[in-house]
Amino acid sequence: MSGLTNGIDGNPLLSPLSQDDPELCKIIQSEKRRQRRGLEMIASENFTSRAVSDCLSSCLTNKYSEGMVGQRYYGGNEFIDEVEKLCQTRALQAFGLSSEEWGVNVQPYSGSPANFAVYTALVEPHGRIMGLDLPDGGHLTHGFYTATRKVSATSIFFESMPYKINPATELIDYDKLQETARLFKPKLIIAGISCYPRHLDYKRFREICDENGSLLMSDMSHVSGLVATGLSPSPFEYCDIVTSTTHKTLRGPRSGMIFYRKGKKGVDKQGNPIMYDYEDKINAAVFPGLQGGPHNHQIAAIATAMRQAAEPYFKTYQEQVVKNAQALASGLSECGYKIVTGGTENHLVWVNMKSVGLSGAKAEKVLEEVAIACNKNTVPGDKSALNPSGIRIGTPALTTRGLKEHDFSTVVKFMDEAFKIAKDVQAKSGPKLVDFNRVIHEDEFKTRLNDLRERVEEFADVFTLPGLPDL
Ligand code: DSN
Repeated sequence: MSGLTNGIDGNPLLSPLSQDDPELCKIIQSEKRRQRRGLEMIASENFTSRAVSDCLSSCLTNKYSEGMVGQRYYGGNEFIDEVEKLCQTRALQAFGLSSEEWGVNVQPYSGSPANFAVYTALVEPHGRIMGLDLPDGGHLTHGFYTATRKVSATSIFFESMPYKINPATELIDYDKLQETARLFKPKLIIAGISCYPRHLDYKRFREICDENGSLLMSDMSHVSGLVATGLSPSPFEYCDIVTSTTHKTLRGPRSGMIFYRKGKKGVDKQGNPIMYDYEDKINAAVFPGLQGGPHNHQIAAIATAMRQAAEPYFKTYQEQVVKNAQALASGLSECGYKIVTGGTENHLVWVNMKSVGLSGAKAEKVLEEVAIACNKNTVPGDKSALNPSGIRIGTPALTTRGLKEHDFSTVVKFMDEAFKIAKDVQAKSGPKLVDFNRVIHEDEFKTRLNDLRERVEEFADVFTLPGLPDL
C-alpha cells in the first residue's frame, strides 16, 4: 500500500478527501457537526436525502452537454439525454402536469438564474415587471431596488415597480397592485415570495394581468414542496410561467427549473389556432443566452427528488412542515412575540422583534450563539433592508430530521431563553449592534449562552441527519 499522500497504489487521484486534503476535510466535518448538533431554521434550507447526495457526487459532474436533449453541441451525451429526459418527465408528474400543456427546462443553475432567464426570454430589455417588494416579503430577483441603488440586476436591466403589503393587515394589497398595474402596464407580474407566510391568490393575480395584457409568472421556490402535495394552492392553473428552486421545501439539490405553457393558447378571429411560443424563447435564454453547460449531477439529483416528491411519505412530511410552523408561530406568540400576519399557512414564520425591543440582527446573533440558525429580515414598516426589525424562521429542515409539534415547543423555549439573554446584553451594551456584539462575549453572558448552547446541541443531536455518511 502506498503512503497517505501518494494516494492508492501511488495514484493521488484515487485518494479520498480525508487523505487528499485533510485541511479542507476537517472544515467540512466541522460543518457537518454544526448541521447535526444545531437547529437549522433558515426557511429556505433543507437536508437532502442520501440518494440526492449520491447523484451530486456522481460521475455526471464530469460531462459537458450544451444544448437540449437530442440536440447537443458535444458528443457522448446518450446517457445525459436519458437523465435530463427522465428529470423533465418526473418534474411534470410531480406537479400533475400534462406534457401537452406544459414543458419544463431543468437546466437553470438555481432560482435567480431561472428568474433572469424568464425575463430575458419574455420581457424586452427595459421592459416592465412588477414583484412583491423585498422589504414586504419579496425576493431580490423580483426587481428589487432602493431610492439610491438598483440592487438586483432585475432592476438594472428591466424597469421594475414593486407592489406592497397593506401595513394594517400585513397581507398583500391586491387592490393597490391592481391600481398600480393599470398605470404601469407591466409586461410581466411576479407572484412569488421569499418571506410571506400566507397563500397567494393566483386567481386575483391572473385577473390583474388580463386587464393589462401582462404575463403572469409564479416564483414558487419557497412553497414548491407544498404545491406538489396539494398543501398550497397551485400556481399552474393561472400562470403562464412557473419558476422554482429545487432545494427548499422540495428537498432536492440546489438548482432551478422553469415550467412554461405550451400547445394551443386560443384561436384568432378567423378561427386559426394561436400557439404558446414560450418554449424556444426560454430554452434559448437559458442556453446560450445566460448559461453554459448544464450541471448534469444537479439535474440527476432533481430527477431523484421529483420521484421522491411523488411518494406518499413526501406528503406526510409536508403536512408535518406546516403543522410544525403553526406550532412554532403559536408557541412564540404565547411567549409575547409578534407574528407578522398573525400566523402562518406555509413553512415559515415571520417574527417582528420590535415587539420585544430587539432588532433582527441581534435576534439572529443571539440565536447563532446558541446553535440556532435563522436570518434577520425586514418586517412591515421597516425603512431600510439594511437594518431589519424581524427574523424569518422555517421548519422544512428540522421536519426532515423528524421533529414534531411537541419538539417545537422545546425549540420555542430555547429561543425565548436566548432572546431574554439578548435583552440583558442590550441593557448593558446600549442599542448599537457593534456594542451588543462585543458585550455578548463578556463572561457573564458567555456562561449563560454556553449553558443554553449545550442544551440545544444535546437536544438536536438526537435527530437523524440524512445525506451521505461522514467523511
Ligand atoms: N436565499 C433564498 C431565500 O432565502 O429565500 C432565496 O434566494
